[in-house]
Amino acid sequence: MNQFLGLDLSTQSLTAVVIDPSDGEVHRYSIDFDERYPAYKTQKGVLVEGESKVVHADPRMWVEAVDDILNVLREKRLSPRIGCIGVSAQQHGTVYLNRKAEYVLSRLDSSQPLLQQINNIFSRPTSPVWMDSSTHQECLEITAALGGEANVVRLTGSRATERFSGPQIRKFWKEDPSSYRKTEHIGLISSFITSLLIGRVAPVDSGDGFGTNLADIRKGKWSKEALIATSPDLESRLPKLLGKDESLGTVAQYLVERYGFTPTTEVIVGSGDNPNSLVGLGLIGETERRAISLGTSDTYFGYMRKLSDGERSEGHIFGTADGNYMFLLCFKNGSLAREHIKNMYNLSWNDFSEILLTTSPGNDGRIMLPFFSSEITPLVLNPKVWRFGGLAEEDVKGNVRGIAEAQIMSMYLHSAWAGKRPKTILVTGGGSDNPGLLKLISQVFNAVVQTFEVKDSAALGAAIRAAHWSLNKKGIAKSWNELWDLFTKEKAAETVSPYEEEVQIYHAKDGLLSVYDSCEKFALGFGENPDGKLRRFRRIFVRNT
Ligand code: XUL
Repeated sequence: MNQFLGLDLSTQSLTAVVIDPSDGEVHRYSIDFDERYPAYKTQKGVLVEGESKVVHADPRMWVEAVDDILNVLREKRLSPRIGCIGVSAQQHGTVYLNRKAEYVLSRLDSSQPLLQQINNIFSRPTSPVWMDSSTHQECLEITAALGGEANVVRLTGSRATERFSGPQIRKFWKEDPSSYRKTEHIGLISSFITSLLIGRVAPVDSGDGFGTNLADIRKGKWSKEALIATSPDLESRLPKLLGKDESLGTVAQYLVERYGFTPTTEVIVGSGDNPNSLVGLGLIGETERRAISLGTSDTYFGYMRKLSDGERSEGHIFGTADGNYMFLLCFKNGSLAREHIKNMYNLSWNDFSEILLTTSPGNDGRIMLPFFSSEITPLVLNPKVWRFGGLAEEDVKGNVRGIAEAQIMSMYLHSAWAGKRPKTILVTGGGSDNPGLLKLISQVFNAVVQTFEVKDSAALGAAIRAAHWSLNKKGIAKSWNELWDLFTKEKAAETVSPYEEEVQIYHAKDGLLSVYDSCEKFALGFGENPDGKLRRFRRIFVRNT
């Protein structure tokens, strides 16, 4: 009972991280959705309808994965040792349950697989996930109903955002009002997974709950106006919203009988993967260091003590484990776009990194805008890949550098509203293995970059939240810092520092950041042709021109 479990249901996999604060031991298990559940026909964990902007996943696949991973914990004899569980999940996605759900969840039979029993509790067969960008019309309607974009940002922490739960729920209600009526409960993915563990419909925390356009982030409550602007009788369908970490009670009897958990094992409120990563990276209460996660999406985020009232149309505010706030920017053309380029030129990740380490910062004034699919930041609904400064499609090195520079420069430019620039950036997610990307981040952000031994910062964060809550409740007070000392070990070998000369290529007055900004504005239709700026950059920064 002195170990703690974090479960993270991400876009492509379900990961379990078990930590033991008495000796610092960590166990990790993961299930890849495409590989393990081919019957669901997912690609990279999701179902994409042709060229459309609709991206869903089948919640039944997630249920199978939960059953399978809990069985692994039983086989490894870890489940009886777990004192408390924390859940993490990809954010914004919604799961739609009918009136049978509460009854079925409360009477799960441990002799039957989970899925078989809950197959009939869904009122919508698939769940829209964070990659869905099909609700632009609903976003416009919600914005109008709430009195304009500035009001929506002030109230909910984000402009009405295509992938967020509110616009997605509105679209469901408009397209299928009869199924909406039959929906008794709409969970976020994190609250749905938590519901499976406690055997009843679970609340959601402000980390995930604020990523919906439905909450008043100052009051920490569902906002009546936002609910009215979204769909009829919504409040009774939503999970209870909790401001910070809290126990939801003990695991369902089903978990005890089927997977060998102890009846006193507690479950805390679930959260989104990004608010959990904030904990996993040791950033609660810390405003000097910021984080980049290079996962399926790329995200840039950090802790905030106070909300700023500055106007902005990009980025989001979510709640944190300790009841404060974090900012976040999300970039959809992240690792999948890098992988696209890697595969297009038959490269390995090693080759990709090597190219970044051996080519010149600034890419000789060649720029790519890698909108392979619709983009979240900046908002691009119709995908198109742009190449500027004579970047030819067959130029392997130019395209590798082009995509990576674009991703990191975009992150830098679009996060200008998020407070003081950091001196240190912590990098997590699959891409944090890539030395070329780490070096580029340090150059573009002019910051020291660090990575970690445990890559699964979201699952780790969920486990640390469970440990923090449970140990403090038992009076064995462990501070966040004590837990981070044990589990958030920086990999000294992968600390990268920026070189002034290289930083200047991006940051100087006519440097690449300003050129990239012009290219992006031009591509989005509100800026002049960037050719003059590109030529000037080459004259100043590129030898032999
Ligand atoms: C954050 C976002 C993604 C998902 C998937 O706003 O949409 O990062 O949480 O990881």
